[in-house]
Amino acid sequence: MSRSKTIGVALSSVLLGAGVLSLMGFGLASAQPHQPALTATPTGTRGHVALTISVYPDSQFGGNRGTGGAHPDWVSYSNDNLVVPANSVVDMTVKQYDSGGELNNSVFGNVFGTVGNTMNVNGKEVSSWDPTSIGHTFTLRGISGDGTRLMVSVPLPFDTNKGAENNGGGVEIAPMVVKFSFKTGGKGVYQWNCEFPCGGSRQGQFGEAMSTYGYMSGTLTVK
Ligand SMILES: [Cu+2]
Repeated sequence: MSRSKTIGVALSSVLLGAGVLSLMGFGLASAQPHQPALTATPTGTRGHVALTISVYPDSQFGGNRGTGGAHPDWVSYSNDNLVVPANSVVDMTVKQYDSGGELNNSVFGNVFGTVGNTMNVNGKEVSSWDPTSIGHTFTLRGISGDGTRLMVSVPLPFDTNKGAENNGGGVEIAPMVVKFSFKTGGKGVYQWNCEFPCGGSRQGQFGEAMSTYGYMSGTLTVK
């Protein structure tokens, strides 16, 4: 085989591989989000909408079903497909039912990108949380078509109301109630995920629920 032909064959197999990969990527993207949309509702305050989600130590916690599916024993957000209007203020409530531990990156113990750079935990306004006592984080980011950047991150404290370990019989126990607001800009699909390594024993706790779409991740569609 001539050198140029060899290069040609090699190049075409790389291109074919890339094509297959991008098709797979397209397939994944089209398959997501896999839950029905949870659409924010008007609060009555002009320009504000409300959105409430939960985080469970497992996707069957309290009889609730997380975004789970194939792995009901994995940690899970209640919803992976959030929808909010453009150019609005989203008043968000996250009910955190899980235990937790120490962040591997203490940066995510800080609140950023919310209105006032604060969050309200069980009625108390704070701008950060002890990085050794975190259950999960809600970390949203992305740039929309019109260049709007969203970067919002909120640590969701270890549930000291308790909690995960008392989950016998599916009885729902008081969560940590975390409230914060953030502003949306232009239309687009933004990604969010958790930055607390909660994904089981694999890959430094970043496997399983952390690396499988829909448990510790989802989209925020601004439209
Ligand atoms: Cu998590």
